[in-house]
Amino acid sequence: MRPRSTARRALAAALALALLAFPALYGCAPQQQETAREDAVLLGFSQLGWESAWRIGNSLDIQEAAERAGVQLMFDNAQQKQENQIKAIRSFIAYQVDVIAFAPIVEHGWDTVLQEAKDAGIPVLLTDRLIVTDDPSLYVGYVGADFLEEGRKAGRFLIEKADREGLTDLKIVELSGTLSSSPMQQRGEGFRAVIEGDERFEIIETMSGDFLRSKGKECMESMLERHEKIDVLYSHNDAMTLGAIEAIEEAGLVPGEDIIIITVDGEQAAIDLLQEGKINCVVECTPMLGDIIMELAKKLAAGEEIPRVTNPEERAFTEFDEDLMDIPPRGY
Ligand code: GZL
Ligand code: ZN
Repeated sequence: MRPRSTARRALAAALALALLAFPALYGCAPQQQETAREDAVLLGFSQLGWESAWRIGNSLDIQEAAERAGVQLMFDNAQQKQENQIKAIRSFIAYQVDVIAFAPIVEHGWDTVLQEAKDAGIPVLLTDRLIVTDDPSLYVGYVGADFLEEGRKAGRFLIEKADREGLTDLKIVELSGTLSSSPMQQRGEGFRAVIEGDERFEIIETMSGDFLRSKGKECMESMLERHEKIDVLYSHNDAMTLGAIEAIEEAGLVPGEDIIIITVDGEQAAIDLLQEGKINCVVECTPMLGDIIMELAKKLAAGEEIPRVTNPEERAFTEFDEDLMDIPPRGY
């Protein structure tokens, strides 16, 4: 544990409380920050924004997990701007937190600020998304999904659907996530790796909906206008899918039937639509990373080793599942 002056700790606690005052912005009840014990680990967390129910669930889970773990959390929401994440990381360095964790909104542009954290002797944990860097020592580990595998699951479902129903000549449109974010890159790559070479499938267009419901709807509207035949939508997150389904229904088409819909995240809203038959496959990407983040942060604060990669267990829910109607509440 790093020695911190009591004045600095008081300042850090005040900042933590101030930062926690912001949760009202994204709708979760302000957490009564436990008065942190003297020896509590001080974790600086930079959250990338609040673009989807997935992200809001992720933020809430992290805050509740910190409470459970007795970790003093300095939580900052960057509201979709990389420069705000960089500022937050710099403030964590100034307060000499024990550990820094963050969900990098995009893959590039982190080397300078992470070098500053390294020079300050503060370990950095990546959560939820990855970075691309020439210096792997700039972070000690990653906890989050295997996005390539999520893309493969989406591709495997489409093959199963085509096999079961004897479908051919399927025209696919893709709604991709935030450009140059790791989930966008790898969900696209994993999907393509599985369907590649199978001439039943053709991806006729990809548009980025930036993981946003509103942009998902706009992109789907324009793709429906441009293509007279769309058989499949592969969407990188449920928020965009919800928007796309609005566009599909406004175009007089039946989602889940006229257009096969494959989506990623596993938000309750998507599971509800899967059970209604408007979505055909929901690939799970769990936002509930809080407990493992706190466990790893405590290890790092104690100077212990942690795994380089920690992936949570994730599954896919499809229209072919026997247990389709008794999926437990998703919590996000
Ligand atoms: C995935 C996460 C993505 C979700 C989206 O781990 O980074 O960001 O799939 C969210 O809902 O916007
Ligand atoms: Zn890149």
